[in-house]
Amino acid sequence: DVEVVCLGESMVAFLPRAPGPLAGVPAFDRAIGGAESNVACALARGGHTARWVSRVGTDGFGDHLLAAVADCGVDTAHVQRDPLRPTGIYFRTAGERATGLEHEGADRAEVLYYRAGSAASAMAPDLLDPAALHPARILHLSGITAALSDGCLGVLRTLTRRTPDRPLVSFDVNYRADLWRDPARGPGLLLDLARGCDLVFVGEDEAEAAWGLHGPAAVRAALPEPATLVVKHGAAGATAFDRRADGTDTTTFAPALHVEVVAPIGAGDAFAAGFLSGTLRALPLFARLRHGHLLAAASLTVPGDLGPPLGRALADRLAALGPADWG
Ligand code: KDG
Repeated sequence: DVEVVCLGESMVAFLPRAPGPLAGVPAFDRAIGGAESNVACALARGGHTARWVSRVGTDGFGDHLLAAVADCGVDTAHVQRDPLRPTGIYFRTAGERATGLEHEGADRAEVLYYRAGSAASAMAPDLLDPAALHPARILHLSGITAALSDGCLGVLRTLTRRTPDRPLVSFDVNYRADLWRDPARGPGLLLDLARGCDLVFVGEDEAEAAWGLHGPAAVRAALPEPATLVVKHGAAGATAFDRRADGTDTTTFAPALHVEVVAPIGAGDAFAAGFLSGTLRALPLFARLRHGHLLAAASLTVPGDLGPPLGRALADRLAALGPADWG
């Protein structure tokens, strides 16, 4: 069985051949994007078993997406094909002011989504195959799904309900301002969903933009329910709050690695994958954060969402790391 199931929409991504605003970009290269499949791919490349659950069209973009994700070693057997709706696509610029880690909330590249009415936006609780989700040790979700449609929001509401037999539910808030323009549907929803999860990732900048919360302590105060809360501070590092048996928190900070940033998008997903990998291996919190930073740093150095595949030797070394190797 799989260690991690990741559920969410992925799209064919078109990356500009030249820098500058979209209006001036003459040509694009095809890649793939999607926060949750990025996490699945990074985990699978790191030697974990990962499944991606989603929907794509029966079009060629759906074929490409499935093949590209499966090529990373991810189980795609439970991805549904929708003959009536297209696979989502998006275009973006590279993000010119990128200076560090985890820029997705604060300093986003220009993004143009073509995903309204996509196959994945038609996900709904009654379409979910329970066999696709269980048994996994971790179910990884993200706030992007909540913005896609009422059915998608329903999926997240169902999966974040605290039931006795559920896997560890991990949630990356992934606030995408472009997807939250409808005043009837505010990002406060994301806070409610996060409260139903066991492990939550959020950027300090995202918490500020989506919820008006300033700083990690305020985020923890607003989100006491998840046993573990990771607040990311851009290029500076990340703080994890972890609840002890007596109900009080341990607070652990780990600085990020500093690297030459080529493209910030995807770094948050790589960070989550690294942290989840450390969680699966029961590493101490500091080591989990370090592992997240390590994968994020690798992802920052390439133009696409995914980092370069870690060389076999490095992957083996990471897989063999135990608590004594860190901090
Ligand atoms: O985390 C990277 C994602 O933002 C990107 O791959 C596209 O999933 C995506 C989205 O909805 O923005």
